[in-house]
Amino acid sequence: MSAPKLLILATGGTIAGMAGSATRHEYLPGQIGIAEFLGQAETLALNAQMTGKQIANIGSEDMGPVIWAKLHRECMAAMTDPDCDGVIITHGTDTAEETAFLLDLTLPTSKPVVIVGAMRPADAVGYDGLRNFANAVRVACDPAAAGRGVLLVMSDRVHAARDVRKARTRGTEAFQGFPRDSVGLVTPSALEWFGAPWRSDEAARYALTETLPDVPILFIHAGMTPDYVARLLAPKTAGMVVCGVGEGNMPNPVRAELVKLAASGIPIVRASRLDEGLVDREPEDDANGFIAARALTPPKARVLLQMLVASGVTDPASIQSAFDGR
Ligand code: DAS
Repeated sequence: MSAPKLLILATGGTIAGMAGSATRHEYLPGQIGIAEFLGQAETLALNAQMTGKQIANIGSEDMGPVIWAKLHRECMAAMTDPDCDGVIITHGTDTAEETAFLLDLTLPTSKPVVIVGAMRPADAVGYDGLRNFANAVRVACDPAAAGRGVLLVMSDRVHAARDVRKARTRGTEAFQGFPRDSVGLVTPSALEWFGAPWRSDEAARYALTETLPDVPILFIHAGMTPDYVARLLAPKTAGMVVCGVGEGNMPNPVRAELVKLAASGIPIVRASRLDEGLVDREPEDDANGFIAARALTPPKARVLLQMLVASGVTDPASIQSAFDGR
């Protein structure tokens, strides 16, 4: 049997970064091109036929709608290409979870799509990029990786896009999942799934548009005054995510401003600034017209709200059921 065919889409990040010294802390992301990266990966003799495409070469703090649209187009084409069995996206770790979740919401689940990064640049001692990439290849080559949505592979773990977040600024064990920690374990020689695919043959949930609705995140802190709400508002603001204290809480005067916004038709989603921030509905949400983010982090709640508003879904009950789903 011939080796699986993979499309590798490169966007930059630390996995393609260089420090100019094996021990220096400072480095530049997005220095190595896809041809050079795949040349290094070739030395691993992985059982896959790989074609690379350079989509961008940036630090992922600069990731956004234009590059998301390019990635989405490439992945959609790969879904129907008989010469492609799966897609790997190399990505900076800072916003990998947002790209993963956005693609998770906007792609069918018929072929594996795997995002991978590194915490150490390519010329650092202990570079983790090639190991993470070898693991990503193993995942993307496994037909059982389909039907799980977009996956993120880091430090020998496979995470589902909806659950995963970067939780540490340093060290190779930088990612964690909530409420599911991970959905599988992987090494270059073995892959173990924790259960069967849960989204087999699912169509894309939302269409992706290049311009996304304006949805700011309001970060709540002690001593916050209600004028912060107006400071975030722009004429085109189409929704707001509250990065609340505790279980999506906010000072009463701030809440009063947000109730007015909700009444004017701007959806307000309550999320939490905590690491494991499950936010369930509270009785007042009905009267306030608010939506509870459930286990989604504020950046991911923002992505989902953007997809909903862009598809014309703006009533709180329908938005709530999208947040309640998996
Ligand atoms: N340089 C940062 C980024 O591109 C960090 C990284 O990739 O790990 O997200």
